[in-house]
Amino acid sequence: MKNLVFATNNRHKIDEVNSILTGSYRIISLSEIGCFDDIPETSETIEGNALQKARYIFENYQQDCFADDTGLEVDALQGRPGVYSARYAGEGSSYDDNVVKLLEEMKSQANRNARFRTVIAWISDGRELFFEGVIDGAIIYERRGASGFGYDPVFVPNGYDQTFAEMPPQLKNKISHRALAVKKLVDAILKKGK
Ligand code: ITT
Repeated sequence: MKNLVFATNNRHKIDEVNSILTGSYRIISLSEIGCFDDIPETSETIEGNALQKARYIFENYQQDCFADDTGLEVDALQGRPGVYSARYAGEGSSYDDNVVKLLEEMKSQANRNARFRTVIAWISDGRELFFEGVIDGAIIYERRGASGFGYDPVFVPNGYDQTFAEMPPQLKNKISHRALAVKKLVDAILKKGK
């Protein structure tokens, strides 16, 4: 089985990508390559942060790798929290803090349209490539469901009645922003004969 280093400190992302890949690749976590660093994410774009994380590992640990940066873009909030999704309620905020802030800001908004956007940056033999996955949906008024992470309890993808946190993880991992981006990554890896 081929190894792929995933430049993330988020355990939920690793679990999801493992489930999306269904055993065709082995995901290597940062701790397995001896990296316990807090990787900087200072870009103002999702693409920029994905690349910053992947480059950090490539440059400091000499490893081909990929990184995922994801944002929730809410139309009524002019695309916020977007690239700031992890620290929407402030530096060090929890998933719960961020959801509380989002629901508060959305309290009186009629337009509930939003989307998750994932950008994967892949560095392979020094080449940098990007893969995007987007899923449109709506922000509901109160959280529902206990699986998933982040904003999953308040996001219902278009065409479904359940939030990402209510649906079985296998369904989220079939249709999600991350699944769409990972599928493009896998196609590129296969094309390259890796
Ligand atoms: P790494 O940078 O170490 O990969 P992170 O948690 O900081 O992990 P991001 O900056 O990409 O990752 O994530 C931004 C936030 O967006 C994250 O903290 C979650 O709150 C949210 N998020 C990301 N993916 C999500 C998903 O699939 N479902 C719900 N919320 C998600």
